[in-house]
Amino acid sequence: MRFTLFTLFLISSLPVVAQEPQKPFYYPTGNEAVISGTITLNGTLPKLRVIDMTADPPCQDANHNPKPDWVITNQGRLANAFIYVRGETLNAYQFELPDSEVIMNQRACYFEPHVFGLRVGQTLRIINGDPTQHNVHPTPKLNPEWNQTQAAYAPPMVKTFRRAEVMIPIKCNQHPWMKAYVGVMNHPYFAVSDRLGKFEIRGLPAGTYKLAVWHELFGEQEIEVTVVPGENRNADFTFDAQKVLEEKKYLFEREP
Ligand SMILES: [Cu+2]
Repeated sequence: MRFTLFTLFLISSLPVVAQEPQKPFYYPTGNEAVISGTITLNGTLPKLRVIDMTADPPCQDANHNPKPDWVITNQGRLANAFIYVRGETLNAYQFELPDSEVIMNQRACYFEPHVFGLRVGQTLRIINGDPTQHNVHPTPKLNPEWNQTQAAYAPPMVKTFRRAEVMIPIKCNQHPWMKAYVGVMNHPYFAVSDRLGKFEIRGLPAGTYKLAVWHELFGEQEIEVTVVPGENRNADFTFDAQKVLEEKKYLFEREP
């Protein structure tokens, strides 16, 4: 009797774990759609400020006339825009995680890449290839914040993110100019625009979606797109050089 009561007590005191119904995996049919396009900047931006790296000689030695040129443009085309898809069709599924890791390097006192995406649970390997100490400090809203120093040529840090979040800023507390942005996604439909402003999202199931584009200097835009099976869809975006986000104006010699 005593034993039974105790057992009952044990069972009743176990935490109740809410079981989320497992979503089915999406298996490609071979008839998915592609969305591709170009990100353009209308108008010209003022000159970027030179970054003062004198506080850390290895950074200064590695850079002549350092500028945050990774944020910017090539003949009116905008690199480092993060383009991603949102929609109910995607929420109904889970998507296989790639085997690959994503690597973020610290080289010549910049984060490389400056903007990137990865999947919830995918490994992010962070390398310090510089002869100086860095510090990696993401400031998420939905994921846990962390802040970790990485000495010169120290072993890589290996991290994952638990929740989808666009975008998480990453800073280096040693070098205030060092910034990176990561989009953490629960599906594979995202891309970063290249130096020609081009992007491509492949393998998208047919459906109606929001196609969003985020850029560090210009904020976010969104359009609705409907793709049919096998469609090759073009979607271009244009930002206005005059509409730099208030908090980014310090990057320029004079206000845009
Ligand atoms: Cu640093």
